[in-house]
Amino acid sequence: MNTTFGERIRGLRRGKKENQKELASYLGLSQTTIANYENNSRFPNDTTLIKLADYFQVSLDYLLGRTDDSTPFIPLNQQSTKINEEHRFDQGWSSRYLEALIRTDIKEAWRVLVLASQLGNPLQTVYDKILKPALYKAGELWQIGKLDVAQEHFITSETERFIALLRKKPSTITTGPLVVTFAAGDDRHTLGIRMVSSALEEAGYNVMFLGNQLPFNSLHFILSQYPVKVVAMSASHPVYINNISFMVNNMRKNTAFDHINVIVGGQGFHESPDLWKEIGSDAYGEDTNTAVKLVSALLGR
Ligand code: B12
Repeated sequence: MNTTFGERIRGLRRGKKENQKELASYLGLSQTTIANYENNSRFPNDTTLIKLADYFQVSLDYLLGRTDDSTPFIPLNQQSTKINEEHRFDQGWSSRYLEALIRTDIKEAWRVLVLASQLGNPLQTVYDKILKPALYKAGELWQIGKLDVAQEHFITSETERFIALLRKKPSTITTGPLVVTFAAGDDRHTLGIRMVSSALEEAGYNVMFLGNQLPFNSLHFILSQYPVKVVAMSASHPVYINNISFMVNNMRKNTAFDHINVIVGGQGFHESPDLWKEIGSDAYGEDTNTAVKLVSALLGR
């Protein structure tokens, strides 16, 4: 663990893959001064110290070795929600997230997500524009043999952990309309529908996430016993759409469920834009952002 000021600066600089000259040029100092900082033979003045903290997006306490928490620190004057939208999101975050996990730098991967949130990006943006592209990329790398299945499993399990951490705190959950979510049939790809569930929860819905392999009898039980307003199902591949179609058909046979809306999504629908209509669902959404908009529109909220 880097605990002295010099060690912290060296560690942060190397984490950014920069040399002393690059850091010196940003600060308007000489390379020797940076080398002296890193050797603990010189110490910066207040202004430079704050510049360094801003540059590395860490707290002054972290720089000075008073805490090991390197969670991004955005000073109050930069936390404004008025930050121009185009400056709020960095296109490089998704690959930074994936690269961090490939080298098992869990802390750095989490930093990317916290930074995005602290700069005012909604949870949906974190899911749809950082995590989703990172996982799609991981899938591509796995397919061409550049990522081992073990690395893919690790990336998945860390992403599951982060989704859980990003979810709304139970104490702040509102009792909004009830939405039931699950992945169709044997589809083990549940991250997408978990993200949809979390985004809906964040938007004020009460969400019951039911995993996968749900028999129709169990869905029937839930719909009969709870005041469900929306059922949201996902399919990562067209092969699972039969199961969704089966669920919708059975639901539609029972007039007691007429008021319940059905929305669908996932990669199984990506290639066939009208499939959602053919199987009798009420709407299709391509990501968590659309999922929230669809549910709001269907429920007139
Ligand atoms: C992680 C992963 C796994 C994990 C899943 C773990 C888990 N808990 O989810 C495990 C290891 C289990 C797995 C297994 C398999 N996998 Co896999 N897997 C992936 C990977 C890398 C990421 C999946 C993911 O989470 N994506 C990110 C999420 C966020 O994206 P998403 O699901 O599209 O969700 C977004 C939207 O679609 C939308 N959305 C999703 N659901 C819903 C629902 C509603 C209602 C709405 C409105 C919106 C919505 O919002 C989400 C956020 O934006 C993908 C690569 C890829 N392209 O996705 C391969 C991939 C999907 N897997 C693939 C394969 C082949 C398999 C296996 C068959 C491998 C094998 N031989 O065993 C098995 C199948 C097992 C099974 N029965 O399902 C292939 C599928 C190829 C194909 N089209 O046939 C892919 C594409 C990899 C590849 N490039 O080849 N896999």
